[in-house]
Amino acid sequence: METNNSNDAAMQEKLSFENFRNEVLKDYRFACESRETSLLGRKEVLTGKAKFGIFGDGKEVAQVAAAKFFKPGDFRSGYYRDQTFMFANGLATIEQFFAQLYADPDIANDPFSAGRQMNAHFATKMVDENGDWLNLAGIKNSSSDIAPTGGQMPRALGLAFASKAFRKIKATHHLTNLSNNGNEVCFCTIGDASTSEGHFWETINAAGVLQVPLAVFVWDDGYGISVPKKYQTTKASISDALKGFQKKEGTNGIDIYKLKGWDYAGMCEILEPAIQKIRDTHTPAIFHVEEITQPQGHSTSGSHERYKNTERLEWEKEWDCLKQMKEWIIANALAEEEELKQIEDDAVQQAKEGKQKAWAKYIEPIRELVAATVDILKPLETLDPAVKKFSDELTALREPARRDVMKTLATVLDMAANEPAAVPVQNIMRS
Ligand SMILES: Cc1ncc(C[n+]2csc(CCOP(=O)(O)OP(=O)(O)O)c2C)c(N)n1
Ligand SMILES: [Mg+2]
Repeated sequence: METNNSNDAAMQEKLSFENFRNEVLKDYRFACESRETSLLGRKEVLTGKAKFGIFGDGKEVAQVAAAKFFKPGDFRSGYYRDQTFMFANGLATIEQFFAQLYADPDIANDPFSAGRQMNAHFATKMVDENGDWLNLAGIKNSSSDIAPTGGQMPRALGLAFASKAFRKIKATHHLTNLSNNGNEVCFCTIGDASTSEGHFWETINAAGVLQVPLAVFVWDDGYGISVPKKYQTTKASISDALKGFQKKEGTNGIDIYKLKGWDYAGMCEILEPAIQKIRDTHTPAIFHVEEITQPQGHSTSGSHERYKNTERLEWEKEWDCLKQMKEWIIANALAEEEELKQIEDDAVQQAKEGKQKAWAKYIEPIRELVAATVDILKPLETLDPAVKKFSDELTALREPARRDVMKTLATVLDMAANEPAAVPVQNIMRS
């Protein structure tokens, strides 16, 4: 009997170690895939296939850690650095990420905005085709990102306040598709520089007074574009500056935590009980995630080598969260170099495939439009030799954009507006 018990215990221990190991490796995989997506995304912009790109590189490990505690019913109200959080929660795929980068106008390809929003501006659906609520309490949710860098804050407060209302107001208790007794936490993300905005301070103050389930994550990479935080945050530390908001026994206020963005285990350890406390007690909290890097700089519009000194650039390489997580995994004998290398190679492949699929879906309808345009222009070629030239130029484009097609059509229409053969040109432009 005793032997059986100890066997069971050993088996249990082995199983829980295996589960833990798998969980860690799954997170490492998400982090690597996300990094590769950022690296490829920048290339797509710099080679002209997309207009602008902004990515979540450097924030991956903090986000896989935060994602572990995001549950069905919870809401995200965040900003453009959160791709890893979205991937790790199954709310976005690499392919969808690239579809938005290319500004694919098909909602089936870019479900966040059908190509209307800047890249990395995420959203999930809240209503069905008939405008009826989805079962929001049973799914993970993200409100729609907006470009003003502090705009997510007041909305995050509102979403957290909704949980409080659902818990406190009896008349809402039957709305179980929207809330499970107000157990839903709003995960809000913001950059260090954007904490200087009024919306941030108003939200933190109101959350401290209202006592709502709000978890604010500050991804502190030390910069707002090229401006270092010493020029925009008092004491160059948002958590130090917020000290007077700290909740104490018998007061309202918020809980304040400092985390290191490369310390996977340390973050998970703090976040698990901290998020549970927010859920249970509706005490808001801020997680100041420091020592975060941005390996590719702010966006595709600049080069961080121009404003970071060599020392900072070297520091960022050493404290890169993927490097640190990998070293931690090896030091704790969770996996060996070889297995991790395989995960990294797979991640390169996954990102590449996601990109290729998104590009194929984006470009195919445009190629069809080019072919249709060339057909329509044929009868007009006799009118003016320039028409054939325009057609040939359009056909020669390796990666045509919808704009190229429209420009050709508009030019020909200007030349041949009164020709009967120009009617199809007008029609295709209207379609
Ligand atoms: C209200 C507003 N002001 C200015 C901008 C332009 N802008 C875009 S990103 C950015 C820097 C944000 O830095 P930070 O909050 O630290 O986030 P990070 O990009 O470093 O993650 C600025 C000023 C904006 N989008 N919205
Ligand atoms: Mg920043």
